[in-house]
Amino acid sequence: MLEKLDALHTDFKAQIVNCTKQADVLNLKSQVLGKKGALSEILKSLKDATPEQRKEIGPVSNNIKQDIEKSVQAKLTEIEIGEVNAKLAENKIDFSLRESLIENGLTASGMHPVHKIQREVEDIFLSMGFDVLDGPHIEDDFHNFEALNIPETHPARDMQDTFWFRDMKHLLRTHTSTIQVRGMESRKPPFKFVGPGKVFRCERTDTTHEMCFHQLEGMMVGKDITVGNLIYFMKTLLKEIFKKDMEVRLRPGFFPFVEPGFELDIRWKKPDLKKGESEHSGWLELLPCGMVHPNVLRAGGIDPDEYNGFAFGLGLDRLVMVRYAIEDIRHLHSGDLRFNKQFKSF
Ligand code: FA5
Repeated sequence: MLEKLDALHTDFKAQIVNCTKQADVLNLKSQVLGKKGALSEILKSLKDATPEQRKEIGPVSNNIKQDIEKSVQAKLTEIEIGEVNAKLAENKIDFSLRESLIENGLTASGMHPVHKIQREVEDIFLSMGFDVLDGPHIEDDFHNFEALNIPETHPARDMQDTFWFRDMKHLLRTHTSTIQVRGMESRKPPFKFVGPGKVFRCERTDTTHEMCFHQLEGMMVGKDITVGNLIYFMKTLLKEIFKKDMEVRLRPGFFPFVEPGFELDIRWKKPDLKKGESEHSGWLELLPCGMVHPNVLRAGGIDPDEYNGFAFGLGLDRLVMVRYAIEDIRHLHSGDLRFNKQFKSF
Protein backbone atom coordinates (compact mmCIF):
# COMPACT_ATOMS: atom_id res chain seq x y z
CA MET A 1 0.00 0.00 0.00
CA LEU A 2 2.93 2.31 0.79
CA GLU A 3 4.23 1.89 -2.77
CA LYS A 4 0.79 2.72 -4.16
CA LEU A 5 0.65 5.89 -2.04
CA ASP A 6 4.12 6.85 -3.15
CA ALA A 7 3.23 6.31 -6.81
CA LEU A 8 0.07 8.41 -6.41
CA HIS A 9 2.10 11.22 -4.87
CA THR A 10 4.72 11.13 -7.64
CA ASP A 11 2.05 10.99 -10.32
CA PHE A 12 0.22 14.00 -8.77
CA LYS A 13 3.43 16.06 -8.67
CA ALA A 14 4.13 15.29 -12.32
CA GLN A 15 0.63 16.33 -13.35
CA ILE A 16 0.26 19.54 -11.34
CA VAL A 17 3.30 21.21 -12.90
CA ASN A 18 1.61 20.95 -16.29
CA CYS A 19 -1.65 22.63 -15.16
CA THR A 20 -2.10 26.08 -16.70
CA LYS A 21 -5.69 26.81 -15.63
CA GLN A 22 -7.24 26.90 -12.18
CA ALA A 23 -10.01 24.55 -13.39
CA ASP A 24 -7.38 21.90 -14.31
CA VAL A 25 -5.87 22.16 -10.82
CA LEU A 26 -9.25 21.74 -9.16
CA ASN A 27 -10.09 18.74 -11.38
CA LEU A 28 -6.80 17.11 -10.50
CA LYS A 29 -7.43 17.72 -6.81
CA SER A 30 -10.82 16.08 -6.99
CA GLN A 31 -9.40 13.08 -8.94
CA VAL A 32 -6.86 12.52 -6.17
CA LEU A 33 -8.53 13.73 -2.95
CA GLY A 34 -12.23 13.59 -3.89
CA LYS A 35 -14.66 11.16 -2.21
CA LYS A 36 -14.21 8.68 -5.04
CA GLY A 37 -10.66 9.83 -5.76
CA ALA A 38 -7.48 7.77 -6.05
CA LEU A 39 -6.43 8.27 -2.42
CA SER A 40 -9.76 7.03 -1.04
CA GLU A 41 -9.53 4.02 -3.37
CA ILE A 42 -6.11 3.09 -1.97
CA LEU A 43 -7.20 3.66 1.62
CA LYS A 44 -10.20 1.33 1.16
CA SER A 45 -7.88 -1.64 1.58
CA LEU A 46 -6.78 -0.25 4.95
CA LYS A 47 -9.51 -2.32 6.55
CA ASP A 48 -7.54 -5.51 5.67
CA ALA A 49 -4.27 -4.18 7.06
CA THR A 50 -2.75 -5.22 10.41
CA PRO A 51 -2.72 -2.65 13.30
CA GLU A 52 1.06 -2.18 12.76
CA GLN A 53 0.57 -1.50 9.04
CA ARG A 54 -2.23 0.98 9.86
CA LYS A 55 0.04 2.79 12.31
CA GLU A 56 2.60 3.19 9.55
CA ILE A 57 0.23 4.02 6.69
CA GLY A 58 -1.95 6.53 8.59
CA PRO A 59 0.72 9.27 9.04
CA VAL A 60 2.16 8.67 5.54
CA SER A 61 -1.24 9.12 3.86
CA ASN A 62 -1.93 12.20 6.00
CA ASN A 63 1.39 13.77 5.02
CA ILE A 64 0.72 13.07 1.35
CA LYS A 65 -2.79 14.58 1.66
CA GLN A 66 -1.43 17.73 3.32
CA ASP A 67 1.32 18.08 0.75
CA ILE A 68 -1.19 17.74 -2.11
CA GLU A 69 -3.48 20.38 -0.57
CA LYS A 70 -0.53 22.75 -0.13
CA SER A 71 0.63 22.23 -3.71
CA VAL A 72 -2.92 22.81 -5.00
CA GLN A 73 -3.19 26.09 -3.09
CA ALA A 74 0.24 27.26 -4.24
CA LYS A 75 -0.56 26.39 -7.87
CA LEU A 76 -3.93 28.22 -7.72
CA THR A 77 -2.21 31.34 -6.39
CA GLU A 78 0.58 31.08 -8.98
CA ILE A 79 -1.96 30.87 -11.83
CA GLU A 80 -4.02 33.78 -10.44
CA ILE A 81 -0.94 36.01 -10.13
CA GLY A 82 0.09 35.06 -13.66
CA GLU A 83 -3.37 35.94 -15.00
CA VAL A 84 -3.46 39.30 -13.18
CA ASN A 85 0.04 40.18 -14.41
CA ALA A 86 -0.88 39.23 -17.98
CA LYS A 87 -3.96 41.48 -17.79
CA LEU A 88 -1.90 44.35 -16.36
CA ALA A 89 0.69 43.98 -19.11
CA GLU A 90 -2.09 43.97 -21.72
CA ASN A 91 -3.68 47.15 -20.33
CA LYS A 92 -0.56 49.08 -19.52
CA ILE A 93 -1.54 52.76 -19.33
CA ASP A 94 0.68 55.51 -18.03
CA PHE A 95 -1.86 58.10 -16.88
CA SER A 96 0.81 60.76 -16.60
CA LEU A 97 1.65 60.40 -20.32
CA ARG A 98 -0.63 61.91 -22.92
CA GLU A 99 0.78 59.54 -25.60
CA SER A 100 -0.10 56.52 -23.49
CA LEU A 101 -3.72 57.70 -23.17
CA ILE A 102 -3.98 58.32 -26.92
CA GLU A 103 -2.50 54.86 -27.65
CA ASN A 104 -5.22 53.32 -25.51
CA GLY A 105 -8.00 55.29 -27.16
CA LEU A 106 -8.74 57.31 -24.03
CA THR A 107 -8.75 60.68 -25.75
CA ALA A 108 -12.37 61.36 -24.79
CA SER A 109 -11.39 61.59 -21.15
CA GLY A 110 -10.17 64.66 -19.30
CA MET A 111 -9.10 65.87 -15.93
CA HIS A 112 -12.01 66.47 -13.56
CA PRO A 113 -12.70 70.23 -13.39
CA VAL A 114 -12.26 70.30 -9.60
CA HIS A 115 -8.89 68.58 -9.86
CA LYS A 116 -7.92 70.89 -12.71
CA ILE A 117 -8.78 74.03 -10.76
CA GLN A 118 -7.03 72.65 -7.68
CA ARG A 119 -3.81 72.26 -9.68
CA GLU A 120 -4.20 75.75 -11.11
CA VAL A 121 -4.68 77.29 -7.67
CA GLU A 122 -1.70 75.33 -6.34
CA ASP A 123 0.45 76.64 -9.21
CA ILE A 124 -0.65 80.23 -8.54
CA PHE A 125 0.32 79.94 -4.88
CA LEU A 126 3.57 78.12 -5.68
CA SER A 127 4.50 81.03 -7.95
CA MET A 128 3.92 83.38 -4.97
CA GLY A 129 6.29 81.38 -2.77
CA PHE A 130 3.73 79.24 -0.90
CA ASP A 131 4.35 75.54 -0.14
CA VAL A 132 1.66 72.94 -0.89
CA LEU A 133 0.87 70.62 2.05
CA ASP A 134 -1.31 67.54 2.42
CA GLY A 135 -3.23 66.10 5.39
CA PRO A 136 -5.27 63.01 6.32
CA HIS A 137 -9.01 62.65 5.60
CA ILE A 138 -9.50 60.88 8.94
CA GLU A 139 -8.69 63.34 11.67
CA ASP A 140 -8.77 63.56 15.44
CA ASP A 141 -10.82 65.99 17.48
CA PHE A 142 -7.74 68.08 18.31
CA HIS A 143 -6.76 68.90 14.71
CA ASN A 144 -10.33 69.44 13.45
CA PHE A 145 -11.68 71.42 16.42
CA GLU A 146 -9.67 71.89 19.62
CA ALA A 147 -6.55 73.43 18.09
CA LEU A 148 -8.77 75.74 16.05
CA ASN A 149 -10.20 77.36 19.16
CA ILE A 150 -13.37 75.23 19.07
CA PRO A 151 -13.48 73.43 22.46
CA GLU A 152 -15.81 70.48 23.03
CA THR A 153 -18.74 72.53 24.29
CA HIS A 154 -18.42 75.41 21.82
CA PRO A 155 -21.62 76.02 19.81
CA ALA A 156 -19.49 76.65 16.68
CA ARG A 157 -19.19 72.84 16.41
CA ASP A 158 -22.77 72.87 15.12
CA MET A 159 -21.68 74.91 12.08
CA GLN A 160 -20.02 71.80 10.66
CA ASP A 161 -22.05 68.65 11.23
CA THR A 162 -19.62 65.80 11.28
CA PHE A 163 -19.25 62.10 10.46
CA TRP A 164 -17.79 60.60 13.64
CA PHE A 165 -16.16 57.18 14.00
CA ARG A 166 -17.51 54.82 16.66
CA ASP A 167 -14.72 55.73 19.10
CA MET A 168 -16.08 59.35 19.03
CA LYS A 169 -12.45 60.51 18.89
CA HIS A 170 -11.92 60.34 15.14
CA LEU A 171 -13.93 61.95 12.35
CA LEU A 172 -13.88 62.67 8.63
CA ARG A 173 -12.35 66.16 8.48
CA THR A 174 -14.96 68.85 7.98
CA HIS A 175 -12.53 71.43 6.58
CA THR A 176 -8.96 71.74 5.39
CA SER A 177 -8.16 73.97 8.38
CA THR A 178 -6.75 70.75 9.87
CA ILE A 179 -3.82 71.23 7.46
CA GLN A 180 -3.34 74.70 8.99
CA VAL A 181 -2.76 73.06 12.38
CA ARG A 182 -0.49 70.34 10.99
CA GLY A 183 1.46 72.96 9.01
CA MET A 184 2.07 75.06 12.14
CA GLU A 185 3.21 71.97 14.04
CA SER A 186 5.78 71.06 11.41
CA ARG A 187 7.44 74.42 10.66
CA LYS A 188 8.81 77.58 12.23
CA PRO A 189 7.66 81.08 11.18
CA PRO A 190 7.87 82.90 8.89
CA PHE A 191 6.06 80.52 6.50
CA LYS A 192 3.24 80.43 4.00
CA PHE A 193 1.49 77.37 2.61
CA VAL A 194 -1.73 76.09 1.09
CA GLY A 195 -3.39 72.73 1.79
CA PRO A 196 -6.00 71.40 -0.65
CA GLY A 197 -8.23 68.34 -0.26
CA LYS A 198 -11.57 66.59 0.17
CA VAL A 199 -13.73 67.45 3.17
CA PHE A 200 -16.90 65.85 4.49
CA ARG A 201 -19.98 67.23 6.20
CA CYS A 202 -23.29 65.74 7.17
CA GLU A 203 -25.18 68.22 4.97
CA ARG A 204 -28.61 68.36 3.43
CA THR A 205 -27.54 68.73 -0.22
CA ASP A 206 -28.86 71.42 -2.54
CA THR A 207 -27.60 73.32 -5.58
CA THR A 208 -24.61 74.80 -3.73
CA HIS A 209 -24.08 72.25 -0.93
CA GLU A 210 -22.54 68.76 -1.18
CA MET A 211 -21.70 66.24 1.56
CA CYS A 212 -18.24 65.65 0.13
CA PHE A 213 -16.58 68.66 -1.44
CA HIS A 214 -13.15 70.25 -1.86
CA GLN A 215 -11.45 73.11 -0.10
CA LEU A 216 -8.06 74.73 -0.22
CA GLU A 217 -6.78 76.18 3.01
CA GLY A 218 -4.12 78.85 3.02
CA MET A 219 -2.03 80.34 5.79
CA MET A 220 0.70 82.95 6.08
CA VAL A 221 2.50 83.60 9.37
CA GLY A 222 5.24 86.12 9.99
CA LYS A 223 5.84 89.50 11.59
CA ASP A 224 3.41 92.41 11.12
CA ILE A 225 1.09 90.68 8.63
CA THR A 226 -2.01 92.80 7.91
CA VAL A 227 -5.51 92.48 6.44
CA GLY A 228 -4.04 94.36 3.45
CA ASN A 229 -1.71 91.41 2.77
CA LEU A 230 -4.66 89.05 2.98
CA ILE A 231 -6.75 91.04 0.49
CA TYR A 232 -3.78 91.33 -1.89
CA PHE A 233 -3.28 87.57 -2.07
CA MET A 234 -7.00 86.85 -2.42
CA LYS A 235 -7.50 89.36 -5.23
CA THR A 236 -4.37 88.12 -7.04
CA LEU A 237 -5.69 84.57 -6.81
CA LEU A 238 -9.10 85.49 -8.25
CA LYS A 239 -7.56 87.59 -11.03
CA GLU A 240 -5.32 84.69 -12.08
CA ILE A 241 -8.19 82.20 -12.01
CA PHE A 242 -10.74 84.32 -13.88
CA LYS A 243 -8.21 86.21 -16.03
CA LYS A 244 -9.81 89.54 -15.07
CA ASP A 245 -10.30 91.75 -12.01
CA MET A 246 -13.15 90.24 -10.02
CA GLU A 247 -15.68 92.22 -8.04
CA VAL A 248 -15.47 91.08 -4.45
CA ARG A 249 -17.17 92.04 -1.22
CA LEU A 250 -15.73 91.61 2.25
CA ARG A 251 -18.18 91.34 5.12
CA PRO A 252 -17.70 90.33 8.74
CA GLY A 253 -17.85 86.58 9.27
CA PHE A 254 -17.53 84.51 12.41
CA PHE A 255 -15.03 81.65 12.61
CA PRO A 256 -13.59 80.83 16.02
CA PHE A 257 -10.10 80.45 14.57
CA VAL A 258 -9.79 83.98 13.15
CA GLU A 259 -10.17 87.45 14.65
CA PRO A 260 -11.26 89.55 12.85
CA GLY A 261 -12.99 87.11 10.48
CA PHE A 262 -14.44 87.87 7.03
CA GLU A 263 -16.56 86.36 4.31
CA LEU A 264 -15.23 87.22 0.90
CA ASP A 265 -18.05 86.96 -1.65
CA ILE A 266 -17.67 87.07 -5.37
CA ARG A 267 -20.09 88.69 -7.85
CA TRP A 268 -21.75 85.75 -9.56
CA LYS A 269 -23.53 85.85 -12.89
CA LYS A 270 -26.33 83.46 -12.01
CA PRO A 271 -26.72 80.76 -14.68
CA ASP A 272 -30.43 80.07 -13.92
CA LEU A 273 -31.84 83.61 -13.98
CA LYS A 274 -35.51 84.09 -13.10
CA LYS A 275 -37.57 86.45 -15.28
CA GLY A 276 -36.77 90.09 -14.47
CA GLU A 277 -33.76 89.19 -12.29
CA SER A 278 -30.53 91.03 -13.11
CA GLU A 279 -27.72 88.75 -14.23
CA HIS A 280 -25.45 90.49 -11.73
CA SER A 281 -27.77 89.95 -8.81
CA GLY A 282 -25.85 87.12 -7.26
CA TRP A 283 -23.12 87.13 -4.65
CA LEU A 284 -21.57 83.75 -3.98
CA GLU A 285 -19.93 82.99 -0.66
CA LEU A 286 -16.57 81.71 -1.77
CA LEU A 287 -13.73 82.52 0.52
CA PRO A 288 -13.96 82.89 4.29
CA CYS A 289 -10.80 84.32 5.78
CA GLY A 290 -9.34 86.37 8.62
CA MET A 291 -6.42 87.07 10.90
CA VAL A 292 -5.35 83.92 12.79
CA HIS A 293 -6.63 83.89 16.39
CA PRO A 294 -3.83 84.01 19.03
CA ASN A 295 -5.18 80.78 20.62
CA VAL A 296 -4.70 78.98 17.30
CA LEU A 297 -1.11 80.20 17.00
CA ARG A 298 -0.49 79.04 20.58
CA ALA A 299 -1.97 75.59 19.83
CA GLY A 300 0.46 75.36 16.90
CA GLY A 301 3.43 76.21 19.12
CA ILE A 302 3.80 79.83 17.87
CA ASP A 303 4.14 82.85 20.17
CA PRO A 304 1.30 85.28 19.23
CA ASP A 305 3.21 88.19 20.81
CA GLU A 306 5.96 87.71 18.26
CA TYR A 307 4.10 86.52 15.16
CA ASN A 308 0.71 86.95 13.52
CA GLY A 309 -0.84 85.89 10.23
CA PHE A 310 -3.85 85.33 8.05
CA ALA A 311 -5.73 82.23 6.93
CA PHE A 312 -8.41 81.49 4.39
CA GLY A 313 -10.46 78.52 3.19
CA LEU A 314 -11.46 78.39 -0.46
CA GLY A 315 -14.37 76.26 -1.74
CA LEU A 316 -12.94 74.63 -4.88
CA ASP A 317 -16.23 73.14 -6.14
CA ARG A 318 -17.86 76.57 -5.87
CA LEU A 319 -14.97 78.13 -7.76
CA VAL A 320 -15.57 75.61 -10.58
CA MET A 321 -19.28 76.53 -10.55
CA VAL A 322 -18.53 80.21 -11.03
CA ARG A 323 -15.93 79.65 -13.72
CA TYR A 324 -18.03 77.28 -15.85
CA ALA A 325 -21.48 78.69 -14.96
CA ILE A 326 -22.66 75.39 -13.45
CA GLU A 327 -26.05 75.80 -11.83
CA ASP A 328 -25.97 72.76 -9.54
CA ILE A 329 -22.95 71.53 -7.54
CA ARG A 330 -24.34 67.99 -7.60
CA HIS A 331 -23.40 67.61 -11.29
CA LEU A 332 -19.75 67.68 -10.30
CA HIS A 333 -19.61 64.28 -8.60
CA SER A 334 -22.64 62.65 -10.20
CA GLY A 335 -20.48 60.53 -12.51
CA ASP A 336 -22.76 61.52 -15.41
CA LEU A 337 -20.62 61.14 -18.54
CA ARG A 338 -22.71 63.70 -20.45
CA PHE A 339 -21.48 66.23 -17.89
CA ASN A 340 -17.92 64.95 -17.52
CA LYS A 341 -17.25 64.79 -21.27
CA GLN A 342 -17.65 68.55 -21.52
CA PHE A 343 -14.35 68.94 -19.68
CA LYS A 344 -12.03 67.21 -22.15
CA SER A 345 -8.44 68.20 -21.49
CA PHE A 346 -7.44 67.57 -25.10
C1 FA5 B 1 -14.57 76.78 6.68
O1 FA5 B 1 -14.62 75.58 6.38
C2 FA5 B 1 -13.38 77.38 7.34
N1 FA5 B 1 -12.50 76.35 7.80
C3 FA5 B 1 -12.68 78.28 6.32
C4 FA5 B 1 -11.73 79.27 6.92
C5 FA5 B 1 -10.38 79.01 6.90
C6 FA5 B 1 -12.21 80.45 7.50
C7 FA5 B 1 -9.49 79.91 7.46
C8 FA5 B 1 -11.33 81.36 8.02
C9 FA5 B 1 -9.97 81.10 8.00
P1 FA5 B 1 -16.89 77.33 5.58
O2 FA5 B 1 -17.66 76.34 6.34
O3 FA5 B 1 -17.56 78.59 5.28
O4 FA5 B 1 -15.52 77.69 6.33
O5 FA5 B 1 -16.40 76.66 4.20
C10 FA5 B 1 -15.47 77.30 3.37
C11 FA5 B 1 -15.92 77.31 1.92
O6 FA5 B 1 -16.20 75.96 1.52
C12 FA5 B 1 -17.25 78.05 1.68
O7 FA5 B 1 -17.03 79.40 1.46
C13 FA5 B 1 -17.75 77.38 0.43
O8 FA5 B 1 -17.10 77.90 -0.72
C14 FA5 B 1 -17.29 75.96 0.63
N2 FA5 B 1 -18.37 75.12 1.20
C15 FA5 B 1 -18.84 75.09 2.47
N3 FA5 B 1 -19.79 74.17 2.62
C16 FA5 B 1 -19.93 73.59 1.42
C17 FA5 B 1 -20.76 72.52 0.92
N4 FA5 B 1 -21.59 71.85 1.70
N5 FA5 B 1 -20.66 72.18 -0.39
C18 FA5 B 1 -19.78 72.83 -1.19
N6 FA5 B 1 -18.96 73.82 -0.80
C19 FA5 B 1 -19.03 74.20 0.49
